Amino acid sequence: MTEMRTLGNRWSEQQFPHPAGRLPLIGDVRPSMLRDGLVQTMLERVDELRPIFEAKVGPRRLVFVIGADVAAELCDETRFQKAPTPVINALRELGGDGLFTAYNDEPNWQLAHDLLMPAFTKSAMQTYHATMLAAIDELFDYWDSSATGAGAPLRRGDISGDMTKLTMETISRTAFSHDFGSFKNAEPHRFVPAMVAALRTSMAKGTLPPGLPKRLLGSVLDFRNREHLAYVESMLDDLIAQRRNSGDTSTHDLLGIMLNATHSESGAHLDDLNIRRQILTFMIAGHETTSGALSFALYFLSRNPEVLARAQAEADEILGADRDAEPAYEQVAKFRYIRRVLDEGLRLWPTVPGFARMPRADTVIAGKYRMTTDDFALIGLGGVHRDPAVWPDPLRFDPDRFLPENVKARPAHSYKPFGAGLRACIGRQFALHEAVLVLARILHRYNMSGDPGYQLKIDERLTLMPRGFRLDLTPRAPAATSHTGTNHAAATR
Ligand code: MNH
Repeated sequence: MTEMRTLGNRWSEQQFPHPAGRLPLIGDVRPSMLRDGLVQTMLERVDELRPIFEAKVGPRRLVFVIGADVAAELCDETRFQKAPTPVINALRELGGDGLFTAYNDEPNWQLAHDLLMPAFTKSAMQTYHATMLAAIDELFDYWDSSATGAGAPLRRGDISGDMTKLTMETISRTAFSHDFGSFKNAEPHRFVPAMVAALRTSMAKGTLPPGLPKRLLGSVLDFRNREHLAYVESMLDDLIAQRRNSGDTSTHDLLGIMLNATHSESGAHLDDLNIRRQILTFMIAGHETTSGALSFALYFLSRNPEVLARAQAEADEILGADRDAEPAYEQVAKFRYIRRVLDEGLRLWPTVPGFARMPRADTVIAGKYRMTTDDFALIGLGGVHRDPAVWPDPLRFDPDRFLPENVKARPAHSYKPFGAGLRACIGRQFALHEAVLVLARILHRYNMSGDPGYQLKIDERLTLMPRGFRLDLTPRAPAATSHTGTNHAAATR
């Protein structure tokens, strides 16, 4: 059994503002939240409760911070740190003391962080660049093979599904050099649905109210899940054993680093159980988040013709006339506008909708609320990223909010899609490199239009993801312009 630590989270019985119409027993939850999503319903109901409010979910009270000022306070790593929430604890069944779910003081967190950090720097992305490009090529082959006739648009009914296949392939190939064949086979590899089912089960169990229902329902869920979990774990264990027995001691992927790198000072290394947990963590943390970010970016591009035109012009400028041109590693940083499109998409719909903080010592927040080391607050990113005090006309999609001068003019910590402090996202550069690459290549190769009648619907799982968003992609003719910037010319421009 993995160790579980829970916080009392009683907040010294203080009262906070809360949404109107609290009911006995169920508190501030509504059946409609299950249908329309907790995050989305909350965003609509609590706008006037900034900067801080509480929501009663049955017997449980959760304190949310949605004002940029108080969020900035909580992001101060000298006063606060990551907190274990019911969701984090639920995921420990899969992630254990892996990077995402480890408690701050567990030795394997520091060890894995030190060993893996070098593999996640911006320059380390050179190592994954070609692998990322190869996966994108497979996506394009898959799209092009679905064409109904020359010049006819490729109608993709579920763009998020396509993006998820892509990010899954990228992370599995870069993390442990495994090809799941997502674009080559009609059926997904058994690992994928098994992992998703195991993830859903842990989440469902972790959010059940404590007591008898939890024990009963929990064992039913466990029973239904046992084959999935066993398959996921044994497949990864086999993979680790195979690599260990192969005599391959190189550090060309994350698995190689974890098996063969030792800590430069202590000489310590990760054990095989922890390596399995790290891989599962990378698979889970590394694919839905990035595919959601890509899907929202494509949604906003299809809704904002001027933005689309500028993004496409940038792709053309850098990649030139050849629609098969692939950006060189150094060129990725040049897609400044495309990067701003991504940033702005993650502002309005941060695919990880929040994260939790607890104080390092008893303190006071928002000028008046006592907070002990047994309390945690959730930073609601949707609320922080729409705080009108920092973001004028917050609902408008405007990538130029991320022009360097505008970023500089904003207060620190008003934009936190990758979390804060020591436990912030280790995969940030990876996600951004991959997402910019994918968007640049799509924009360069296809014209796109979304269904004008589509109303954004968002699935809330561990992450946020547009549901059923259709995109029509029309292959673009080779550019016949005076501007035939080859890769090389563009790189030196
Ligand atoms: Mn990621 C932590 C968001 C892509 C691996 N990630 C976090 C946190 C946020 C986050 C927020 C902090 C959570 C917390 O404080 O409890 N991550 C994202 C987003 C994207 C993303 C929005 C894409 C967009 N993350 C990725 C990718 C990988 C990855 C890609 C792996 C390749 N993330 C992690 C890991 C952690 C993490 C591992 C935990 C780091 C730690 O605690 O040391």
